Amino acid sequence: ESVLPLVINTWAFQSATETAWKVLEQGGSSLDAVEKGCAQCEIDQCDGSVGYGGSPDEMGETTLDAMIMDGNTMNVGAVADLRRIKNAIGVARAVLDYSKHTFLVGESASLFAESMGFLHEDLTTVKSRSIYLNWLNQNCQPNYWRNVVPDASKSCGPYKPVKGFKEWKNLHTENKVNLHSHDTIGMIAVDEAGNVATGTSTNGATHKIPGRVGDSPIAGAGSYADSTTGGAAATGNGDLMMRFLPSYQAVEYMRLGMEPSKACEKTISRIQKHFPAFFGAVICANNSGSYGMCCLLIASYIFH
Ligand code: SD4
Repeated sequence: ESVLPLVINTWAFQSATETAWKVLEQGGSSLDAVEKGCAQCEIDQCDGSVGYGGSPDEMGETTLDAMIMDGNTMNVGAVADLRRIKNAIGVARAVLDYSKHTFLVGESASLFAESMGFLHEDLTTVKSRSIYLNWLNQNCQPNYWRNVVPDASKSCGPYKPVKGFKEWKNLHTENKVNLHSHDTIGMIAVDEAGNVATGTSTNGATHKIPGRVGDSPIAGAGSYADSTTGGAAATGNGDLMMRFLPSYQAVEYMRLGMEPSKACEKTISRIQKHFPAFFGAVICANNSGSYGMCCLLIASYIFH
C-alpha cells in the first residue's frame, strides 16, 4: 500500500503541516502544498522565527529568507534579506513562476514583490521591538562577530551595534548564541504520484548583522527536491550548515540507495566532524514516502 501523499516539516509547526496536507487532499500539487504550508507559518509567526515580528537584526529590523523548489522541473524561486513584505515564500513562488531567475535579494527583492502585487507592510511588531530593546539594554555581547575575546571587567549593556572594522577591533566580548536564536520551517511534500517539492521560510538569526543571509533560501542548503529521488530540508545554524549543502547531500545519499534516516545522519555527522558543537537538523523523504530525520541540539554553543 502506498504511504503517499506525505507532508513533513521541521519543528512542531502543526498548523503548517495541516494546511499543506489539505492542499494535497484536495488534489493540489506538492508545490502548492509547500507554499501554502510555509505561508501558514508566516501568518502564525511560528515560534517567532518565521515571518514578521521576529528575530530583529542588530539594527532592530526583521528581514525574511525563503525558497521553494519543484523537484519535477528543478525550478527554484528564492528571496533573501526581504524587507517589508510578510509573505516571503509567496514572493519566492513568484520568482519561480514569473521570472527566469532563481534568487532575488534585499531591497530589489522587495520592489519585485511590490510589482507582483504583494503588500508593503512594516515587519516590526511591539514584540520584536521589545526583543530588540531588551537585547540592546541587557547585552554586551554581539551575537555574530568573530574572534572577540571576553573581558571580565566589562559590565553588560547597553550594547551598541558594531559600525565597522575599527569598532570590531575594539570589542572585548564572547560570541555566544543560544538555541532560541534560530528556528525555521523547512517542508517536504510528496503527492500521490511521487512528485516532490520542498521549501523554507525564516526570519533568520536573531540580532544578525544586517545583510546576513542564512542557509534557508539557498537551494541544496535550506532545502532540495528531486522527484527522481526525494527531498530534504534543514534547520539550525545556517551560517555553518550552508557550507555543507546538507539538503543536497541528504538527497544525494538517498540517490545512492541510503535509507532516509541514514542519509540524514550521515549528513549531520559530516558537519559535526568539523563543528562538534553546532546545532541543526535535517529531515528527508524519498519519492515513495519513506522519511527520516537527524537532529543535533545543544543548549548553547560558542560560535565558530
Ligand atoms: C538560519 N537556518 O537563518 C536558519 C535558522 C534556523 O532553526 O533554521 N533555525 O540560519
